[in-house]
Amino acid sequence: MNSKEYTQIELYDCKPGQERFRAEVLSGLRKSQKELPSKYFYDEEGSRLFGRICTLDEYYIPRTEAVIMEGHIEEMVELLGPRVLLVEYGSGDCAKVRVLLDHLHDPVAYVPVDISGEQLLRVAKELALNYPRLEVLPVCADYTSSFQLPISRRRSDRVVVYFPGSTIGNFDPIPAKNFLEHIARVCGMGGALLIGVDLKKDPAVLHRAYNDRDGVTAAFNLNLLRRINRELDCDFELEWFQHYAFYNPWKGRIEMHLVSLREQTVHLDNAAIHFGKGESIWTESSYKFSLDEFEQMAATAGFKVEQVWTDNQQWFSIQYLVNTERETE
Ligand code: AVJ
Repeated sequence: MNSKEYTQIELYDCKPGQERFRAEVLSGLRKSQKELPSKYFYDEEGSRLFGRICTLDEYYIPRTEAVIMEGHIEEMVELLGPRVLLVEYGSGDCAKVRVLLDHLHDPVAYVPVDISGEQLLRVAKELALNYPRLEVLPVCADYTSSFQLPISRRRSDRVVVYFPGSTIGNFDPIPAKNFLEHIARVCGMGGALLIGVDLKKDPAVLHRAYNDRDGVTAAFNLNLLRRINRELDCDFELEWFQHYAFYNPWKGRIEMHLVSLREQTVHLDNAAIHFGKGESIWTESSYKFSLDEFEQMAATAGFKVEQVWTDNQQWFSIQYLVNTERETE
């Protein structure tokens, strides 16, 4: 085998431990509006269910984003330039990045960052086989807290963070700005961010996307309780909770909740958590942006929007942002 080929895969493991999970679940369920962090959706089963969501007719995001990527890939790789170190946040099954990897000019390394360790290692190995000249450096981490970026063997001309799928929409406005600032520090001066941003549109379209006929989104939402039962030895009765998702136009976001269908008490450690009939756990927000709103938010984090690509219905956008301010961490 050629010495320039990289096939040995090692995982940098910084994923949040069980104690962190337990603490976040407990503090969320103690709030007056109960809530759970959406990042915990993605255990093995949750990642599988999300994969199924991405094949649904109603869930327009993945196919719309793919059409935009494929339609403008040449222009994108020109902007990114040669010898990029590409960091992907929430790499999942690493399907989206392949278009980029296929077209980039001599990319130096690919750093997939994901909270789902099992899947991450599996797909990183597969990618390394498919792209033998690319150094693949997977990091298992909760990217909302800071983690060490691995050092590539070859020097890169530019660090580019790839953050597709509109996952930025999961953050409330202030955390979203903080997160963009964190990305700016990761990519450094001259670095860039290629990001998928879902746009405001007909609420009926949004409603359908999070209330699919087959109930896959409902199963995805409820799986969070199953995971908590299993990993934290808790006693949620899943049949007494119901998926409820709606678009809140005032806040510009989809809200996903799990609504208690009766009065009930759930036990976690020594805590007894009481639910009234109709009371909900807020499990996810998914913000939708206007192009102006997003540009303003990006600017507060030191990013300048250089290019925006959209589909012909203007449902989704991919944006190329350059860091104009911050030094590397
Ligand atoms: C992966 C966060 C972009 O908010 O649309 C899909 C997750 N939740 N269906 C989204 C999700 C319900 C998704 N993101």
